[in-house]
Amino acid sequence: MKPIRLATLSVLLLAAFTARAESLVVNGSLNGGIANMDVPTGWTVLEGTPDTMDLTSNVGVSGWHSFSMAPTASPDGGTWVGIGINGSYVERFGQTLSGLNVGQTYTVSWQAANFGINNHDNSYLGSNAIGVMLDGASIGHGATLSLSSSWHTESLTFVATSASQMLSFRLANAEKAYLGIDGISVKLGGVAPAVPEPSTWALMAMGLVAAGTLRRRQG
Ligand SMILES: [Ca+2]
Repeated sequence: MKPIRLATLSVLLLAAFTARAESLVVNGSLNGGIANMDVPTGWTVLEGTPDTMDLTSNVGVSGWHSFSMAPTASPDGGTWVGIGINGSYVERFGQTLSGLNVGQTYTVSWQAANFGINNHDNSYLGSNAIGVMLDGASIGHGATLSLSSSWHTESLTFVATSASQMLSFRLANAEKAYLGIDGISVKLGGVAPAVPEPSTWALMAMGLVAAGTLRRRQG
């Protein structure tokens, strides 16, 4: 095997990893300015008034320390979106996914936290879960989170039924609560493995063997 072919193999392996890691979501980090009643670029408010916030800006009001639990930075970092619910009052936001392959399985993942709102007679202190919708219909939800300073990484899978579908998030039940969501991604395939799949390992092993063979021939 000539060096150029080894280089080509390396590029192909890298491309395989890159393709697997590519998210279909625009601005899944929810990076944006602090905003009371607005969501970051790439996202649309669909119901109610979600907010863009950070550690020092509850409900998107700069300097408002009204969290019920001390907030912590999300694994994604930076700003996140807060969504509340109070009975029939629902806050929901989302974006249209495009380029989906009908019949293919995708994994949507996100980070969630329940710091709540401690605002006297209008506090949001309940337990709730991040609910996920596709074209306005529920496709599942994350774990029910009670008030805590911790972020949780969650995911679920869906099968695309159209090349273009609206992904959105709201709280899953009616209990008065206010949760944060961040680090949203949608990737092709089932639940993303923490380590490369066996087929990928096999390809890498073949590459290493080839490299070793080349080294021996050159030496
Ligand atoms: Ca973020």
